[in-house]
Amino acid sequence: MKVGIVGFSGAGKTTIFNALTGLQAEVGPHGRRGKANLGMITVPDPRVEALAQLYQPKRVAFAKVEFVDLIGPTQSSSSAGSSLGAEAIAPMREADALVQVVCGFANPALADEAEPARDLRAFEDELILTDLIQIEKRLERLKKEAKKGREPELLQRCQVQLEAGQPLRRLELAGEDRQLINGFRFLSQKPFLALLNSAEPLTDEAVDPAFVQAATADQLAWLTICGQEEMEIAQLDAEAQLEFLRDLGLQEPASHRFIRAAYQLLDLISFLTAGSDECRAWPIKRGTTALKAAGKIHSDIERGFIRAEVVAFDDFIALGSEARCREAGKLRLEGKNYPVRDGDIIHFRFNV
Ligand SMILES: Nc1nc2c(ncn2[C@@H]2O[C@H](COP(=O)(O)OP(=O)(O)OP(=O)(O)O)[C@@H](O)[C@H]2O)c(=O)[nH]1
Ligand SMILES: [Mg+2]
Repeated sequence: MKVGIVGFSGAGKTTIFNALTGLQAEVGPHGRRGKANLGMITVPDPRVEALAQLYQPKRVAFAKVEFVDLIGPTQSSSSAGSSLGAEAIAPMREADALVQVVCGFANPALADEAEPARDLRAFEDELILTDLIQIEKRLERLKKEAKKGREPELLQRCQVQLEAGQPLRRLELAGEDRQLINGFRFLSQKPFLALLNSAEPLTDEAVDPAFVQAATADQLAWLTICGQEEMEIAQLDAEAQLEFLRDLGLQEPASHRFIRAAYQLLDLISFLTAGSDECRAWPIKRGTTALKAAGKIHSDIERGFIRAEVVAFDDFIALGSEARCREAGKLRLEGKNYPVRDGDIIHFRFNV
């Protein structure tokens, strides 16, 4: 599962990437010399920390998500109405979700003043235009081959949606149709989050109302963080980070909130395993069955699956031990088809 960090050049993508990873990728125009930056990012999870407090395990492991800081087009090329280049499109297609970093600070390297609502809409238009071109090409080909049936019908529906300036994300599709469309990996169909990179830390109420309105009109989830400050925090050592946050009266850096939002955007949830060896969060797609979740740990556990012993995290913390959960009837035995829930602490019984 991969999140693409996208947006116009100079919006602060690499700065945000550094804030998330604690790495020091080169910022500034063409800092990355045409290369995308890649990083595995730990998903902060206080539940894992709480379990580790109780079990004092040898190892603690968090879920991880891959982020890729992509190459963005310049705003001027977009206002000229040209579409995204192939080198920008290909890596975006590979991403499972997109986060657009929107410039909300005065960047002296950019010709125009920051106007977040405009940039949000302009980038969406780029995605829509790219999909439209792809669909037109495909429809032409189908016509030449005189193909009839589901595919051309569906693509025409998509075309109407895009021509109306609407992303494919918001097109209602039935199960089979959705699968067919998923195969095209259209950009405007990907889960999308708008991240306003502000000059200073802002409360949600202080965010530019035009930006909020634009995001709301497009039914987009949005967040705001100050990329510069978050990057500086991420580059402090652990102790200095804590001190800095304590001085500001904060529990955690704002980037943590953002990582969790990106995790949800991918429709991921975590189940937990706990013991004296290891306390760990495991990322799975929402709706994953107990059997498939077992397979995430080891194929043997999936193959020899007998049952899952499940306690909800909140019950476990309230009662304090597995034994007490058992007594209180909070430890459930679930079979192969049980859809695992976020925060389930699971012990798999298996036999190989
Ligand atoms: N004041 C301020 N400057 C920032 C902030 N975020 C980024 N910058 C600066 O803006 C410039 C561009 O930031 P980058 O992170 O390189 O932008 P980018 O989106 O990766 O740009 P490209 O790689 O060219 O697409 C750099 O000089 C950063 O130091 C911020 O929150 N506040
Ligand atoms: Mg960059």
